[in-house]
Amino acid sequence: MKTIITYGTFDLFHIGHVRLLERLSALGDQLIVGVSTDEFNAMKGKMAFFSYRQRAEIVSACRFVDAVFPEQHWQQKARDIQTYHADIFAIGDDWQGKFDDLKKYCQVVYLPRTEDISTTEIKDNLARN
Ligand code: C2G
Repeated sequence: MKTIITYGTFDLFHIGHVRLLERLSALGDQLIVGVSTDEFNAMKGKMAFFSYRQRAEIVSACRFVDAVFPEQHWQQKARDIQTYHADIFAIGDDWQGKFDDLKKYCQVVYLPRTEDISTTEIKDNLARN
């Protein structure tokens, strides 16, 4: 059983998120996702439109996702990888190189982001109209 682990805010769930989760799920047998809590988002300098509960429920409803858990701080990844026996940590390449320290625990993969879509762009477009 090959387990993939990833993390993210996943606010205003969009095609970029779906395509990433789809590609991640294809890397193994199960995909577990750490969804950033509202408190952790504040630490990331992000204010999500949807609450953690709503974002976690939406990600959990995605057919590519097997389980979700709260991402509460930067330092929890190593413990999560061991807790969930993850074989691969993977994330979009906007984080290229940032999590190479996790190579001590599992394979680390950065996948190309989907171009021309982001939660920020969605919010900006809606604000202009
Ligand atoms: N993503 C993507 N293509 C996009 C937008 C996002 O592939 N057009 C990917 C990101 O690279 C990330 C995931 O979707 O892997 C979730 O993106 P965000 O919700 O923006 O997550 P982020 O704020 O980057 O949080 O500890 C890691 C952080 O929690 C990651």
